[in-house]
Amino acid sequence: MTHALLVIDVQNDFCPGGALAVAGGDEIVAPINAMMEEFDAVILTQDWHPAGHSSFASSHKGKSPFELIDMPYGPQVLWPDHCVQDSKGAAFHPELRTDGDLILRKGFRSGIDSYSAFFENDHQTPTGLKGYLETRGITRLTLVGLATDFCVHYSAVDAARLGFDVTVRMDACRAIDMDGSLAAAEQAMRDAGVTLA
Ligand code: VGL
Ligand code: ZN
Repeated sequence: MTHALLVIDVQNDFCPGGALAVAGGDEIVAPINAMMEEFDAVILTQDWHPAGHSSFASSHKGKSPFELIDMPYGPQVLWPDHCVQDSKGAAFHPELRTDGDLILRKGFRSGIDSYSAFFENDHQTPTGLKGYLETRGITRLTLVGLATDFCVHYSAVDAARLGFDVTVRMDACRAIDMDGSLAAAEQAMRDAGVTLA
């Protein structure tokens, strides 16, 4: 059984002082670094948007961050500009260990967001992570990172649906928590068969 740690989006823009700061986002860096020792493989994801990305409220006239819009692929929350490719905000937290095996970038197509590390927000376009994990014989995944209710949530649910044995270490995650999104995410993860630890 090969067990990987999947570290979701521990980037400056999701930490205090960042463009889409998650409360306490930086508190999970030291515990995640320590956990890396315990796994057969370590994979990090990086939210990686081109300037003017369609998930940015600034790309939609008259819209504000945290409003919901309809995109061709379904509803989409609009965000402040964040994790713009090559910006300081898109960089990993400076204290995060980045000597893992794979860094997977997502959200790099202008017209579609990608919360999940497996599929873009149309739930169809693959990122390639499934093939990578299968090719390496990885069957168990432990997820940590930011944000619990968005990228961790969607990644965990997709992983479970794809047949991986999935645990989310809630103590090493932090949430945005808008309009009950954390409670809804916890329920959706449990319903998908994800273990919340
Ligand atoms: C995320 C909102 C927008 C996340 C990424 O990493 O959870 N949330 N982009
Ligand atoms: Zn994003």
